[in-house]
Amino acid sequence: MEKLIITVAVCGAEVTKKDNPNLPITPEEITQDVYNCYLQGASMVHLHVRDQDGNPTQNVEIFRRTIELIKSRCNIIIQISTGGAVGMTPEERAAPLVLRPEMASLTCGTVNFGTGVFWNPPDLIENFALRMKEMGIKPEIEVFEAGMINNALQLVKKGLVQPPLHFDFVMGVPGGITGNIRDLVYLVESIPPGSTWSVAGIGRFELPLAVAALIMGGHVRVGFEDNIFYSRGVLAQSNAQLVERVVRIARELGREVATPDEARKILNLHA
Ligand code: KMH
Ligand code: ZN
Repeated sequence: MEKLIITVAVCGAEVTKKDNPNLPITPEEITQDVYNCYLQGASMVHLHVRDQDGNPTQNVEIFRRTIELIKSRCNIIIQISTGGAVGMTPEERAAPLVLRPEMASLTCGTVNFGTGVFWNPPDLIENFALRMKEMGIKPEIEVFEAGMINNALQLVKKGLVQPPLHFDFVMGVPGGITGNIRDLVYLVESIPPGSTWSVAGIGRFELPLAVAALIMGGHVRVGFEDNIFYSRGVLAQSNAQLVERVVRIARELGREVATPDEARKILNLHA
C-alpha cells in the first residue's frame, strides 16, 4: 500500500481557546504546533490563521509570517485554506493565494455548515480553480457532499484542474455528508481511478474514519479544526497527540508513514 500522508489541520476557523485551551492561535503558536506534528509524522498542514483577537482571518501578512516561520522549521507541505470562515467574501478567502503555497483547499460546492451556509457557487469555484492553475498551486478538492465530486470533474472537463486529483472527504459536518463508513466507501468508489484521497472526520468521526482510511489505502487528516477531543469527554492535549495516535495505529497495521518529500511524490507536486 502507498505510504500514508497525514495532514494536520491545527486550528481551523471555528474552534476557540474556550473550547480547547491548547488551540494554537498566533503565528508562533501555530508554527510550534505544526513543527511538533511534523516530528510525529505529519507531512502536510491545512493552514488557517487568526488575528490578534483570535478571530479567523485570511490576512495575507499573517499568512506570510506564519508560512515563513513554518518553513524555517521544517519542509512540511503547506496547504492554505481558501474556505476561511462562513461569511467571508470570495476575495477575502482567495487573498492568501498570492503567496503561492504548494497547495490550497478548493471546496467544490455549497453546503449547510452548522447554523450557517458555506457558500461555494459555480463561479466562485471556477474562479478559485483558475487562479490556482495560473499560479501552479495544486488544489485539494474538499468534499462535504457527494455531489461535490461531480462538480470537481466538471472543472477537469473545463481544463481548470489537472488530474490526478487529490480529494479530502470532510465527513460529519452538521449539514453535510455523515461520518459513516458506508458513506466513505461510496465517496471513494465515486472518484476517478488514479486520484488520491484523504478523510477528515469531524468530532467523534475522526478516529473511526482515520482507521478506515488506513485500511482502505487512503490518507488521513486530523487536528483541532476537525476535532478537539482525544476520547469521549477528554480534550486532546495537542494536535501532535492526535497525529501520534494515527502514526501508532498505522504502524500496528503495517502502513508506513510518508515524509513530506515522499508525500510530494505521491501527490505529484513538483518538489
Ligand atoms: N471553515 C469552514 C467554513 C477550507 O478550509 O477550505 C471551511 C473550511 C474549508 O475550513
Ligand atoms: Zn479548513
